[in-house]
Formats: sequence, structure tokens, C-alpha cells
Amino acid sequence: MSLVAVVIPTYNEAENIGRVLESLLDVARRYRLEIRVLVVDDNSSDGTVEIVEGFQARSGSVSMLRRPGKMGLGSAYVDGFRWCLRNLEGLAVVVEMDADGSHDPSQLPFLVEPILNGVADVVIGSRYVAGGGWRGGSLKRRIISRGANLLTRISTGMKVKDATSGYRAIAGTVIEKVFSREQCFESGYIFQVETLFSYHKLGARIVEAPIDFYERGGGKSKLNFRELVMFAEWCLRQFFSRIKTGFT
Ligand SMILES: Nc1nc2c(ncn2[C@@H]2O[C@H](COP(=O)(O)OP(=O)(O)O)[C@@H](O)[C@H]2O)c(=O)[nH]1
Ligand SMILES: [Mg+2]
Repeated sequence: MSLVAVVIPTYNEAENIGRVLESLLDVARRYRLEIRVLVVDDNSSDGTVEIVEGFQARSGSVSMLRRPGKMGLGSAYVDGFRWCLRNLEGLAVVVEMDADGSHDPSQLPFLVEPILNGVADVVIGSRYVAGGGWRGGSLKRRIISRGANLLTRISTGMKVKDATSGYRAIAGTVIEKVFSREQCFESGYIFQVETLFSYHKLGARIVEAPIDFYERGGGKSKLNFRELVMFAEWCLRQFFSRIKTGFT
């Protein structure tokens, strides 16, 4: 069991996806990782699909799951994970990664290694542990990220420093336990925190590895005010349900 699946959701990422796929395949070659990249695209209209198809024609390591319209980051991951469970054999690790150049493919081996070595079940690429950090990015984005992490800590009680990071590796066994059931997950950005909390409650060994987090290459962020409200609502609901159960 050594297959590493990398799931990348895309919505209009034509300016970035080519570079990300190129360097992922290069890193896999250099580190001799058996890799399968799955792009989950929500009917991008900017040429993203055609670029990914170009890679598919050249490499057996790239696949694409196409959905009819923009259905949210979380739901793209759920469909992507279920695709991996159905289609890939020997799935050791699943990596989540953005398509916009914020996550550096050359750091992927450090996220995957602790899982392949059997010392962790979930590895978060973290901006908030020693050695990690923002490389660019506006003050507003940094404040939103810090605020979201603070809310997460208060509402879930998890000690994780970067619970909202979208660059993470998860053991295939954990993915199977959590996503082979017909359970519903949040469709938006809160998915990252919600799923981390599920892994935590399962008793998964969660560790953080430092990453450099870059400003997106080109194109626009899809994080909007509505997503932030949904994030805060989820945290509040979680907080009150923990009060009811006496913070057990
Ligand atoms: N398939 C799909 N991908 C999405 C959706 N929303 C965001 N993404 C992708 O998720 C990743 C993170 O989104 P981004 O806009 O960079 O969020 P930010 O990093 O928080 O600004 C990028 O690769 C986006 O293209 C969606 O509704 N569907
Ligand atoms: Mg981004």
C-alpha cells in the first residue's frame, strides 16, 4: 500500500493549474512516489478543463472528475475522496491541495512521509508551527485565517494550530472510515474543520508539519462573505452542542 492520491478542486484556475500539475508530477518522479492526481472541476469556463485534459493525454497519473456546476469546496472533496475509494487500489494516503499555487508541491513529500512511515494518520501543512508561515498574502487574509482558527479552537476544543489549512495528508484507512458511509458533510470551506474534527473524534493521530503558504498565482479567490458566515454558524452550533454535553 503506497499509492498517494492528490485531490485538487478547481473552479476557474486556468492561470495556475498547469504549473501545479507540472511540478507535482516532477516531485513524484524525484521522490519516487507512486502518485495519482484527481482534479475535481466544477464546470470551469476559463480553459481549466482543457489544460487538465492535456495532462491526462500525456500522463496516466492524472484524472479528472467533472461536475455540472459550482457546488462548493467541501462537496468537491467528498466526491473526490469517494472517487478515490471506488477507483484506486492500495490507497495509502490522500492529499488535499489547492490549485492556485498557494501550496508548494515540493513540500508534499513531508506531509506524506509520516503517514507512509506509520507515525501519523493526519498531517496538516501548517502556517502556524515553527518553520511555517505566510509568504505574501494580505493582512486581511491573515486576520481572517487567525480568526477562523481561534473560533475553531474555542468551538471544537482541538489543539491544532492551523485547522483551516487546505494542504493536508490523510491516511487512506481514515478516509475509508469517514467517507465510505453515506454521511453528509458541509459543502463549503467549513468542511476542512468539520472533517478534521471527525478525524480527531475517531482518535486519529494528527500532527502539523510546517509549510510556506504563498499568495495565489493568478485568478480570484472563491472565499466570500457567505462562506465566512457559514463558518461562524457551524462553530457556534458546535460550541453550544459541546456546552450541552458538558465539554466531554
Ligand atoms: N471544484 C470546486 N473547487 C472550488 C470551489 N470553491 C473553491 N474551489 C477551489 O478550491 C481551492 C481553494 O479556493 P480559493 O479560492 O483559493 O480559496 P482561498 O485560498 O481560501 O482564497 C482552489 O483550488 C479553488 O479553485 C468549488 O465550489 N468547487
Ligand atoms: Mg487560495
